[in-house]
Amino acid sequence: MTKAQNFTTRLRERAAALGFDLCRIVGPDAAPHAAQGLDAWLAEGSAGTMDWMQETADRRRSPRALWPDVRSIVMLGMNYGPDSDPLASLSKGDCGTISVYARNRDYHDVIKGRLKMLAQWMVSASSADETRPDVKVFVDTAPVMEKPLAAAAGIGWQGKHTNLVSRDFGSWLFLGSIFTTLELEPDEPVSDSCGSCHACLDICPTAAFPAPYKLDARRCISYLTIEHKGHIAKEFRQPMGNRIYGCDDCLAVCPWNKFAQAAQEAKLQARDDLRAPCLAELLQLDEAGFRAQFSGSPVKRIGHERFLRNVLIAAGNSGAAALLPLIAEKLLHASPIVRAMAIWAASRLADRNAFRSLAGQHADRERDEAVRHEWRSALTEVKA
Ligand code: B12
Ligand code: SF4
Ligand code: SF4
Repeated sequence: MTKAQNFTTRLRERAAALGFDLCRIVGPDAAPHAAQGLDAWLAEGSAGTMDWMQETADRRRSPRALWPDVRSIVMLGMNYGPDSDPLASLSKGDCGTISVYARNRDYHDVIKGRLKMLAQWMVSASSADETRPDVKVFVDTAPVMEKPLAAAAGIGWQGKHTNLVSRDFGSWLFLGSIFTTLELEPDEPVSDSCGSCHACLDICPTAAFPAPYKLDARRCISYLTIEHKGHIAKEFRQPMGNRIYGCDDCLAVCPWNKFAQAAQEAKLQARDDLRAPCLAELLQLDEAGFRAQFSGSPVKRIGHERFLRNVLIAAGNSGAAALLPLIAEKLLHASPIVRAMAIWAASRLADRNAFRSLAGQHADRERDEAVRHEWRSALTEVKA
């Protein structure tokens, strides 16, 4: 075994000891097609209001543009597979569904710490050499195209749902990377094994795939519930069902999940109270209660206002008229986004007279034009 091979073997052992399920190496120029794909995606407007995707595009297109000194990239995958059917809560109308990745601790925090430890090991393990290598660690938020790089490294392939699918872990892998000045032997990619399957494309509740391997984020429930800050357009509200944070439908139906395993990392295993949280309880959380309930969880990142917006849509889809008094309270909320979704939810659950009575109390006092529009639209539908 050469010195370089020995280093790579020890690197993989160290990565496994730190809880990474996959560790493979790729050169910085191994995914040249990604830049073109990104440009086309941005030009079509598929990023919606994620302006940061456009703002960082120059660096995102190529690892060398992000860091000219990079010579090799260590791509890491961490399994976060669910221990039961991740879509089970979708049929429980009075509960919310939080996507699998957000049912416990924020993966950014979990993975970043481990990446730093592995990167430190790389520096110390090669410090006997004359030049000390530089390292930089990234997970999700940096302008790195993690999926094409992971595919080029052979962690899996980009499935038709655009995420990375692994033969060993199905759709349930988080990705992270270590950029380094070390020259390491790259691994080989694996072939695309989607074949004629199109299960992920068919199940999408909002038809967010204009074509296989292409996602229009503007139609994706993950984008709508997490990234999108404003009002959620009416056409998406019913299809959202009770999904209050993210969406897993396209991931969950993938047949390659038959090889998936439940997450080993305790911090990524579902908290019992987040498997199917009760909508009535979520509607009663005030700002402080929201922060306490979702402390350390990615859900906290969207803030109380966006969270309530999502929960109100789920409440409107619940068929549970018992939620009406809690929804009616939100008609007085300080945020127009919350008030608008309270109107929509109430219009779906109240009978005609009860809804007119609510409108009589609140509609004329409303000063926000978008919320006034919501009243007009709901009253027209209630009359019809
Ligand atoms: C922006 C973003 C989103 C956006 C947009 C998603 C998207 N598909 O791009 C939104 C908010 C919708 C989102 C949702 C989710 N995300 Co996200 N997201 C990202 C982020 C920050 C950037 C992704 C990106 O670069 N998109 C830009 C597009 C252009 O890139 P692309 O998908 O690779 O597109 C390629 C294809 O379109 C291809 N292409 C174009 N035309 C054609 C035609 C053919 C024939 C072919 C073959 C290819 C092709 O070219 C493009 C370039 O390669 C990454 C983290 C990172 N830094 O990479 C996480 C990341 C992709 N997300 C992740 C996760 C877990 C999710 C969710 C599952 C969360 C959830 N449960 O709600 C969903 C999944 C939704 C889905 N089906 O993609 C993980 C995915 C892990 C994995 N196994 O792949 C990542 C890698 C974060 C991480 N570090 O783990 N996400
Ligand atoms: S995450 Fe949900 S909404 Fe987004 S593409 Fe997949 S199935 Fe569609
Ligand atoms: S569901 Fe089918 S088409 Fe979609 S990623 Fe999995 S194998 Fe590919």
